[in-house]
Amino acid sequence: MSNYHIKHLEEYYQVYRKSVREPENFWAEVAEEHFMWRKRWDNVLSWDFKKPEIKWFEGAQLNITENCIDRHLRTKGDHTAIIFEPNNPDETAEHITYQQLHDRVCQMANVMKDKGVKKGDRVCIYLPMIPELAISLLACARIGAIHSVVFAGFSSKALASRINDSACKMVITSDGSYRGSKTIDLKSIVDGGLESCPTVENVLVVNRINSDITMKEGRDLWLQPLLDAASAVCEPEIMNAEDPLFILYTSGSTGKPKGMVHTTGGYMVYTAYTFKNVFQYKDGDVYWCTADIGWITGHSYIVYGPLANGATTVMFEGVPQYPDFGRFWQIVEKHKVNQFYTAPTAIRALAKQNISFLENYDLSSLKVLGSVGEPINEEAWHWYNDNVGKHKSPIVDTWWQTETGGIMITPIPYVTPTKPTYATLPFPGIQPALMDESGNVIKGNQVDGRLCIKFPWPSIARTIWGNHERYKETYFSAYENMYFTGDGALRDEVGYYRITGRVDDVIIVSGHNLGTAPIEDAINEHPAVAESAIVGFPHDVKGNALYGYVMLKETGESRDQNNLRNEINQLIKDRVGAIAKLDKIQFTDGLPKTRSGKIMRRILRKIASKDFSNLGDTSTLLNPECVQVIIDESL
Ligand code: 7RM
Repeated sequence: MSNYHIKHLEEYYQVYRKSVREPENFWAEVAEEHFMWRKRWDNVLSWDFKKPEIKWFEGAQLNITENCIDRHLRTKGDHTAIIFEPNNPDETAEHITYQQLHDRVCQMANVMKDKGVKKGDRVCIYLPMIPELAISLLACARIGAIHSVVFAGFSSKALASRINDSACKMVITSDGSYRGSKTIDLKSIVDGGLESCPTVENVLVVNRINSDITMKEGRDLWLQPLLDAASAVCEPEIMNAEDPLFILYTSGSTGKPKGMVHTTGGYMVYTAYTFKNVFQYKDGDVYWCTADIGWITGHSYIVYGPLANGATTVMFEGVPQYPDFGRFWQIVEKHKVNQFYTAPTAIRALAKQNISFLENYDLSSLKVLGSVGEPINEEAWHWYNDNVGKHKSPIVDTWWQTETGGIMITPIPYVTPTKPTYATLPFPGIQPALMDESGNVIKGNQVDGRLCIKFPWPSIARTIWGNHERYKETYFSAYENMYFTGDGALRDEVGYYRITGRVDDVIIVSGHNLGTAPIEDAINEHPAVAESAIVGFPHDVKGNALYGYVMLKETGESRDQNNLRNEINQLIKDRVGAIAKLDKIQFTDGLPKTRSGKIMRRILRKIASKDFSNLGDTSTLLNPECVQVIIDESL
């Protein structure tokens, strides 16, 4: 039996049982048969969720780029690794073969080395979805530098805090980016951020939009001339399986973003193995994930997972609505996409458009449809199934997190019968548990609780950069000997899981995780603001939108409230990024507080979604009288 490629349901159960009964043998077999190791491991797994400390394939040596590139060269050197589809449909798509990818990664790696980047150094990548983005990740991995990709929609401040948190030595960016009909001046955002980043020695700049930018003497360098002069041979740095591969920041419910640290061997094995099965990828297929590489989905399922399988992966620079809402379908037809992976927020936005945008294109190449990032509602699920999949391409609703590195709960297409809104069954190696509020495991089916994972899997994040204590506190303290996901879930009568959403103060807006704290901090910077509280409320496209309750220092009508609203959103845009702007702002004279001074968001959430029934017990509030006032103000 091959554990690597699961083809029917019985086989799934067999493989799953083995992965639970003999996890070490199971993962050793997967790792042994499908990857290239410079040295075999001494120990498959050692773990302790109390410390917490998790190590996979300890003692093994490898380079992930040898697995993603070099080992395919003999048989697939002239096969396409990356199809780059530009923002503008009239610009020609670029097909980058494995050989070309090899050469470009090596050249980039040599440029970085030449500028003094060494194994273990951190490199911040702040780029749009252009080939140089994927190449930069791989070039870091080639020389053992730790990449920290920051989504190129984040503000100067957000960029600077991430650069400083991990003391990056280099930044790779571009003059600007194309986004639909707009251009964005990325370089000036970087310049703003770098005013407070003393560790950055060099900035490599890709020329994407030919704009006139300022280059800081001695720090900034145009990339292309350096690449042209660089050798296309760069020996891979030999890494230990547990050496960090990258840091990726994710919002927490409180405090600054957490730099999740992923290591090399386990991450490679898990992303490759899940990619193969969850998308049933076959040689020659064209796979497209619409995420940005600035998020974990792009790291694992645009770059590492697909390339480790020698796949053809599409990178799309643009947005779904440009030049019109048919763009995704036009790309599917043009590149004959076989596997398509996107987010519920995109599906909902597309479902609102005239169906002719979709019917104009031939979607018959599609075999598997994926969904990720937030719960997919029933209506969106059916629209996707009816119109895109036409009832013949199964939908894989894949639940996972930045912290998990790879897909955790998911159907396997053509194997697991799907059920709308259900992520269905745990992937081999994943042992979920539902917990009640007093910390007990809930047994049996048809139950709901808080989702935890009982046993380590190879791609679990190993720590938070510079703050192991916070890692322990956030993920391993809520329940003893368990990884706590922060999500609620229910398990149906056959054991299928449905993820119901966050149980903490993280709000998912258009698939982006936003912590309430940094947004509230930004609002509170406004001189007129005394205090604020952010909650999510249902939005038919974004899933959730943000609702802000803002208390002003001086009450009364004297200030122009529209002006204030704009100023507050401008502050949020500058401090956090445009994705965190508030859809609604309610000025209020009081916020409901518990006796210990915590804002009762539960009540504010209900008011924001106009659900005034059953506000729960408000008698324990410090100021119960403010609740009715807030309701009245909201109407
Ligand atoms: C991959 C990714 C993680 C959070 C997670 C959930 C939510 C993700 C699903 C989902 C329901 C899904 N990483 N989430 N996938 N909820 N069904 N299929 O999104 O770190 O950015 O977000 O996203 O709440 O905890 S992430």
